[in-house]
Amino acid sequence: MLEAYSIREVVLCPGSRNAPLIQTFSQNPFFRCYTVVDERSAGFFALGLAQEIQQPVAVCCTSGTALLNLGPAVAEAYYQQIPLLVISADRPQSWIGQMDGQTLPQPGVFNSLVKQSIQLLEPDSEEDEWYCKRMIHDAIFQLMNRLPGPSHINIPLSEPLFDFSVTELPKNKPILRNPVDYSLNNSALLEEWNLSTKKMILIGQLPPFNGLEKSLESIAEKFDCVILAEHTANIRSSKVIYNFDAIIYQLLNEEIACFSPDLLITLGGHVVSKRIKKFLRSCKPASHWYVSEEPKIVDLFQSITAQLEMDPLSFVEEINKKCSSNTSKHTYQSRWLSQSKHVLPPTTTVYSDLWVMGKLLAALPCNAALQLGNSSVVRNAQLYPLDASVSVYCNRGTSGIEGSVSTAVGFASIHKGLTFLIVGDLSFFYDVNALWNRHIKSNLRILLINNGGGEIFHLLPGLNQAVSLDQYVSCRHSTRAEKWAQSMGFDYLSAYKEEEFINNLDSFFSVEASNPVLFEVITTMEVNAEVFKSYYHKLKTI
Ligand SMILES: Cc1ncc(C[n+]2csc(CCOP(=O)(O)OP(=O)(O)O)c2C)c(N)n1
Repeated sequence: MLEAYSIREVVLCPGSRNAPLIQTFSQNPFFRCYTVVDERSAGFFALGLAQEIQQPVAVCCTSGTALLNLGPAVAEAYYQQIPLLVISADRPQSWIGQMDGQTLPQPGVFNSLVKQSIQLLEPDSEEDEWYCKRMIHDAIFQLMNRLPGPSHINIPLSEPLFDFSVTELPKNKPILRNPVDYSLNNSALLEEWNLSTKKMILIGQLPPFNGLEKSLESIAEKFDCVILAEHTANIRSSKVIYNFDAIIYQLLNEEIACFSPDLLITLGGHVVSKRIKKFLRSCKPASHWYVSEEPKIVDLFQSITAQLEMDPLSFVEEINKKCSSNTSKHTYQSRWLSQSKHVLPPTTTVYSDLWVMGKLLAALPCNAALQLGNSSVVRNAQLYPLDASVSVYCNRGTSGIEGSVSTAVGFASIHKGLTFLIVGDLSFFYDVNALWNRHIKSNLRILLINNGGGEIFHLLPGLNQAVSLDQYVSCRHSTRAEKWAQSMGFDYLSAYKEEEFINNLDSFFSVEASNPVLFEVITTMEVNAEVFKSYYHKLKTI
């Protein structure tokens, strides 16, 4: 059935209960199989594959805790809208909770974090077989229904498990679907658009190549509308404002009312900036339209007035089609744009996390795929401009630090060009098992910013004064990645100061490298915090 739905990528985790499934997948030339032993890593590896191909990817594991280890990736897939299909093998229902080995209640184990969860039967009749197929159709269907997301198929398998005598599987056909027609036909909403004088579109995380740029540019030209997006939205245009977090930081109290929108429209997934959330919650727009294929009320700014059941692309196309441009002077837009020009990226010359980020992003080759770790990395990256050809990925669905490396490894394994991962040290060492993976290719480049702990906690006012900070919150350490990286076949580079960083860049960017490269950049937490503070201090004084 996976073949019928063209789900080709299957990540296999070892086990005996799922050995019949492993045997089937691996012996069918249609499937491209990957092996990852650690299920937590396997889940994120599969997520990385799905990010690249923008199609469903399956991950298959054995029974018991193996399945629970897929939990973090399932949660991330749910909130990042990634079609991850979990296939778990199980003992027959009658043996669950009977002190038989490697069992726990698997059906429905991911609760509300999957779009569909099904429990198969061991089919004894044609009707049972019809039932199983119908359930699988539904699980696969939900992967891409409206918003993409994960599904779970739990398969009870009785012994004997290892009779591999069936040589050919029955053929199946997919159930066809008619694409949804998302049009904007509520005249009250169109009128609201026309009457609003301060329109703002805020775009959260979206996959690259989402096709929105042209329509957004046309909206910015035709209407007095401000468009805000972070790098993770993968929309690059001179009409879009990226440094809105810093702009808001800089605003004087008396300016806030002129910058706040009266009509706010949100598209896409999660937004990183806490400041924009605070800003929009404190000066609530009169109207907030939340655009999403899933008709669900998501009221991030406590001001929702409309849920538009449509995808982001249809929305921007429909606005262009249905609303005619007014003759207004674009006052609101030019206010934001001129402020944006005044807020420059950090220009520090001090060797620090920020300096490294600025240098690396400026030097990234065209069309690079960029995976960002959570914590300071994704925030610092946002402070710098990025070439329009760079695609950006980050696990912002639930902002966990446990799968950034595995996701990048999975992504790079199927991506044609160079894949860069910029990651902090706690995130890296947490997921270091990701390096123990036979699918790593020479196109992977990891920039590990090792500042000796969780830097982000040193930047949070209040927490940065706590006595528990160093030992228990930021978990200071002096671990280095060198030996780990080398033992996994990586070329290893390191830098403790500016010249070393600059001198290593050519090797880091070289497409000729025959091994993957890990570049460990060692910075000092106190210096980083100072540079960070002085950037924000300067913003207030411009
Ligand atoms: C799975 C998980 N556990 C804990 C956290 C809380 N957390 C957020 S940021 C962070 C520290 C990350 O440190 P590092 O990767 O070194 O990045 P830095 O802050 O130094 O840039 C932690 C532990 C989390 N986001 N995810």
